Amino acid sequence: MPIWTPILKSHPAIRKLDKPILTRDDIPYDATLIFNAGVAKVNGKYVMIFRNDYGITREEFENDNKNFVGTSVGVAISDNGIDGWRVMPKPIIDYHHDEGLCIIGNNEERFPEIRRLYDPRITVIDGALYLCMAMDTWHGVRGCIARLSDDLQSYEIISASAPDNRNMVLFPEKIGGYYVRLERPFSSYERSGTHFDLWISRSPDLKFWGESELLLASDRVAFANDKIGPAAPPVKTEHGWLALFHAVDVASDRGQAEWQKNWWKRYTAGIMLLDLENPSKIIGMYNEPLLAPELPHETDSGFRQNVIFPGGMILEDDGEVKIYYGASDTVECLATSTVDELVALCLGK
Ligand code: BMA
Repeated sequence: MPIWTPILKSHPAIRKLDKPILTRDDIPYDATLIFNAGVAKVNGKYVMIFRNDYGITREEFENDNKNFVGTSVGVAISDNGIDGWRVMPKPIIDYHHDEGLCIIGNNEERFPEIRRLYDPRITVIDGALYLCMAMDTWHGVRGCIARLSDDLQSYEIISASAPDNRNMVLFPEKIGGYYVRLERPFSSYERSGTHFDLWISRSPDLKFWGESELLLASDRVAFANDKIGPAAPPVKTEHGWLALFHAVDVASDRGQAEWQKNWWKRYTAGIMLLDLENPSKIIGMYNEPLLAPELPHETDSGFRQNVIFPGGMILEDDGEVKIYYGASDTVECLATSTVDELVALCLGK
């Protein structure tokens, strides 16, 4: 097993399934890396919207210096949120490098300015599904919010931020009369390196965003020596909004690298509790990682080892919390916990 120092482990409140829940073998079209999915519970079923980087094998990447030919976004549905995922026969978004344009939805509308859309996070607001996605364009990386049709086949892009900003998640309801999102702009001018922070913004209509405030600075996160960013959309509890964030530390000794030989970053996830009425107030935070890469498919294999990237968190009626996360930028995984344990961790109990 590769050694990565310091050693970081998931908290015992996290119970990981020992195998991924969705991999390339489950996909009925060209697929290589299946990861960074958003998941929502809709009418008792679980809807997963996942990223797929496709078009080459590991051998072609390593030996022939080839890169992925496209990124698509696909849909899978399950009755229990754990297994039996039924993958829709075609992706709903596709960017193929040779064609140089993005195809979105079943009407195959083409968007020449968009290079690709990826890392979807789903939020259900008043029964409608919204996706936040990273949007690479020919003029910078933008954070995009789209509304999904009920049949999950078409999109309406509602807003896209100015560059550079690609990681955002929506809260599932208006707070104080406004829609709210967490986001992570790339604030690099006048700052060295990539110490990017977590921000919070509000909107009357999901289109115009403002009242932005710094929520969590990367230097407040002890297990990050690089950037942080939002993870899954926040979940409401009686004690506050449970919010996951991803945290990156750059290794001094990372052992044997996998597919991508020059990969030096480790992605973990932290958790905090935000005030119900004023979510720009952090009322508690666990000071160590909640989730860290440790299983063989998270540390020893895959495209970029030592990456876990949560994109979905679901609170069940019985208090169980399902956390969906991409591992090694290669497969999609599931861990469970309980709301009581997570809230207690944030409040230091
Ligand atoms: C981030 C995003 C994610 C990815 C992660 C690790 O910057 O690109 O899609 O999972 O890097 O590679």
